[in-house]
Amino acid sequence: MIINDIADGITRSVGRVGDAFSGAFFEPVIRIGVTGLSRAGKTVFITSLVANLLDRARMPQLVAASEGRILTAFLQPQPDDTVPRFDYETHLAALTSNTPHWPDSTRAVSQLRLSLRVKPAGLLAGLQGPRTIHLDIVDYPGEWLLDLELMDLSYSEWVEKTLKRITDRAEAAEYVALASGVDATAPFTEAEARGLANTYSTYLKAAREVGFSDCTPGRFLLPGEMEGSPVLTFAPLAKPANVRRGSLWREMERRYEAYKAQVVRPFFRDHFARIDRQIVLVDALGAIHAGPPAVEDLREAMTDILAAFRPGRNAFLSKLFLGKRVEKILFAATKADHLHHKQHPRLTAIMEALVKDAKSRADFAGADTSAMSLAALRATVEETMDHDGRKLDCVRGTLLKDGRQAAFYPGELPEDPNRLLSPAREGAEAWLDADYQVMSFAPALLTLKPGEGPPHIRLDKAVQFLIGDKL
Ligand SMILES: Nc1nc2c(ncn2[C@@H]2O[C@H](COP(=O)(O)OP(=O)(O)O)[C@@H](O)[C@H]2O)c(=O)[nH]1
Ligand SMILES: [Mg+2]
Repeated sequence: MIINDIADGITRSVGRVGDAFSGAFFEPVIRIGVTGLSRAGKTVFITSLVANLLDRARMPQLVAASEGRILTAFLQPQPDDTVPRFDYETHLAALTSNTPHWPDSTRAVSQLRLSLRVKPAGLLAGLQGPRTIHLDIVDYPGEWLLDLELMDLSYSEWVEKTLKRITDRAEAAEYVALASGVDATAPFTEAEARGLANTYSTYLKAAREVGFSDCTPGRFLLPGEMEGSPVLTFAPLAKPANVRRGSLWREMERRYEAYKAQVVRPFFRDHFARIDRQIVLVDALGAIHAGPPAVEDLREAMTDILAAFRPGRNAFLSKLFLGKRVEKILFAATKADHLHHKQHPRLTAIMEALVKDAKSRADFAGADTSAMSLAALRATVEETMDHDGRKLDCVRGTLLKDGRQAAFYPGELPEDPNRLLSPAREGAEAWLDADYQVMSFAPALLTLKPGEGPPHIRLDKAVQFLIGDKL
């Protein structure tokens, strides 16, 4: 354990020397982390981001672009040999085809390098020629950040926390029944472990489906190539009074520790600790549509996720970061095109309130943070309709389910976010004074003029916040 920690530290500091070198004398590399829970909109965001950086006509709020200082932008081969490349071309083809559709969901880390030739601004403009700045965009599941808490929890502590959380959830009934009928002191068998792990994974997936976000181990939801391996074949079992060697409980404990050492730790070391700028995408509207329990759960999950950005709080992370920090963090409510723009400030306020808890406890170790609402790919147009003598601000788009065009009034978000967050926190089952419509739009058919990327809402503002100071 200790040897491992030291080794981590060394890798990290050597890495930083290299980065600092390239930063000061060479071509700077900015690693931008894009995360969020599954379906938050990461794939669509990165695809539209890259397309709009390659063709910048729709990026007026990115200052370097509007000043004409970005001379060219081009995709480069992936610098990290072992990380899959973000499949930009396939995703863009899905969004921009004659029958536009949303890209397939991804289930692991992927990365892409986009390089910009930029003319310096201000005083340096006359002295220096254009520089090349590399943007390494890293897509990783927010679920994996939830595993950070495992690093500080023993197996029996994690079990206690988890069982307490899930006992009352309908989705967990089958697992809870199965686990309580198991003799954890009996000799370990792979079949029994697998049965428990499968049932527990089924619970996690069902919990995610109905909107719960506090689902650990995170890799069970998105196992990728590790599916079925022993590190992913364990489940929470209450600790019996006597645990013997070779018992089911002991082996579960061993696998849990292996999961931490071989799955969680490498992710944080190789990917997370190297990020300079971070955007956290949140499908706040989706949770609001799903109801108060989903909103409360999202708030809790955000608090857990954001713990990862406060390395001081976690001994394991502090060692990994060695004083380095994420410099900027943007919290973005996605799919804002489901709402008329008049409601965007309210969505942003809800986004701010969702992360406030986590923020007030610590200051993200000095990182510059901001919240906004955006749509990476705008699938709707706005329309104001008369309804019983009232003007309703609607959005119109192509319905995902049958391809029809329809205008939607999504319901009015409250001005005060606490009108949503308080009932959620108090355990309300449904919204009392409002009804929020669930909507699913297909991407709109696009006709792009030369130089134009796909339409979006505030993508340019997001990029300006994230990297504007470096261009
Ligand atoms: N209307 C709209 N829908 C979006 C937008 N971004 C994502 N979505 C929807 O959210 C789904 C999940 O997005 P995706 O990028 O695959 O999420 P990921 O799992 O975080 O990578 C998509 O299939 C779309 O249905 C957006 O900007 N506007
Ligand atoms: Mg994705």
